[in-house]
Amino acid sequence: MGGSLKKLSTNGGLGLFRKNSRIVMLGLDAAGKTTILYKLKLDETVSTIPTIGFNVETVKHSKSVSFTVWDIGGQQKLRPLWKHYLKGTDGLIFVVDCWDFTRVDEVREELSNLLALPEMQDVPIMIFGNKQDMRGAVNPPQLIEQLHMNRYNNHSWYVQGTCAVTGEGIWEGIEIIAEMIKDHKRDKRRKKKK
Ligand code: G3D
Ligand code: MG
Repeated sequence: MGGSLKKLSTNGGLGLFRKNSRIVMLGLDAAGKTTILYKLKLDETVSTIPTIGFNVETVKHSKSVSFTVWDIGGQQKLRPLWKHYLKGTDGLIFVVDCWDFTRVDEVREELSNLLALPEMQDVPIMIFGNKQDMRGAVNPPQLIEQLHMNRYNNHSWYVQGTCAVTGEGIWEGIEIIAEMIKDHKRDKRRKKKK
């Protein structure tokens, strides 16, 4: 698998998504979300919507895919607003700082709360284990264990190591989540027919 994935180094990779796919990218502040967005070279900034304490970035790539991004963590009062942005989510990219692992408990809890929301039921999940370039960063198998990923068996999920600064791992992860979303939609269609 690795060989062919590495060739995907342009934003042509985003063409892998079906038309109008909606990706939500979340993570604690400083995990690397904005850096990843830049690496994806999305062509259109649709909007940055500043609400009080809650900045949502929405960027689009042609007609195929849009990314909606905000920082999670704390701010219980703002959570009721999330559902508006989570509605119709096709896939979640959850970005984790694997270097600053002092916040792992918070990361685990945020992920768990997020996936308990009705809007996130069975949505495919790509975890980006970011900052793999840093010495001492937690690796993907360790991250799977730390986040208790095996709890989420009603979702398809994948943990990809990334370095947002160089872009390493990002396109591989994008290709995998695009595939997971396709499979998920197909399964849903089949279930409906039955
Ligand atoms: P956020 O949007 O999730 O809040 P940012 O995070 O993308 O703003 O990144 C926060 C800081 O982490 C930035 O540093 C950014 O350069 C750095 N960063 C992001 N990804 C990586 C990575 O993979 N490796 C390393 N070493 N650093 C990374 P600054 O100094 O600009 O705040
Ligand atoms: Mg940011």
